[in-house]
Amino acid sequence: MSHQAGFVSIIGKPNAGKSTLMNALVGENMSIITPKAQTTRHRILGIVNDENYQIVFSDTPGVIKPHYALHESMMHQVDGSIVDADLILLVTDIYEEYDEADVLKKLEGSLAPIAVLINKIDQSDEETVKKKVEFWQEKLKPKAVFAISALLGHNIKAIMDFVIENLPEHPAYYEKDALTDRNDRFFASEMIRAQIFKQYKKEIPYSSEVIVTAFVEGETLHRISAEIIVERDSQKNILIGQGGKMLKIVGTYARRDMEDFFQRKVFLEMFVKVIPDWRSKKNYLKKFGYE
Ligand code: GDP
Ligand code: K
Ligand code: MG
Repeated sequence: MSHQAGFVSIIGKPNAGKSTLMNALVGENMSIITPKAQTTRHRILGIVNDENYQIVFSDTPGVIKPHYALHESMMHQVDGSIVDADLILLVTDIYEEYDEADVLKKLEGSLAPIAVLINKIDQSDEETVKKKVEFWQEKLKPKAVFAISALLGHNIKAIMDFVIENLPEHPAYYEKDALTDRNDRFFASEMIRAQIFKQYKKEIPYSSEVIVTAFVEGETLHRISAEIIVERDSQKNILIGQGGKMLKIVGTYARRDMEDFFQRKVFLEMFVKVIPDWRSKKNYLKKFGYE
């Protein structure tokens, strides 16, 4: 019997709703979502399996101009995802002007068919949506344009049908029960990072990295230790907060998310460490899992 499989890359500017879309498509909270740009730092695979097909979605960091070695790694992962793609889902939100060509330039070298997804239509009106659809049909001549709300799940089914229709004939790339290429340590660190993005302002989220240093699995309880890395002593103080108040909030919410995700009780301990300019240092980036 025939089998389809392929790589479907989710590409776009920061905050367009790429991670929200990925989670809606795979039906799992695989990618962390926050209102802040640059939340997603890695390419993350979300795999949808059926008897007759395997769809390998890639969530990716939003396209930006790199300022640090960290950003360079993030953009490298976007490029890799475009090279691998059998199909590209370009996510734009209804407000985006597309007066600059960063994202479109990245797509120029690719032969993969593109669908443009105009997201957040729940915040718009019919007339605006219609104009945007026409704009994209004219601008890119894509294979399809969908007006969607990733948040409300509007038109997700139509995207899935489109993806399956355009998936190449190919054997499965991953085990048919695989959901992702990432391990539990990665998801644990992401859940802490999500809380850092949600609880702090200004540069703290962008200067922080989270490393899970120990993960002891148990039948009823996981014991997880993590280091939060920041760039300066002043950031360490803000992160911890008076009498440890802020770090406690981060820990409480992150633990709750982990307990939901792992379906276990979680014991979480966290330590804050300063590594000056880690974002610009290739050796640390490599250690933290950025290629
Ligand atoms: P990414 O940076 O492209 O991965 O975007 P995220 O998925 O992290 O979403 C960025 C913000 O937009 C979050 O606050 C989401 O809740 C919000 N968002 C995503 N999709 C929608 C949508 O369809 N409608 C609305 N109103 N908000 C959305
Ligand atoms: K975001
Ligand atoms: Mg994201």
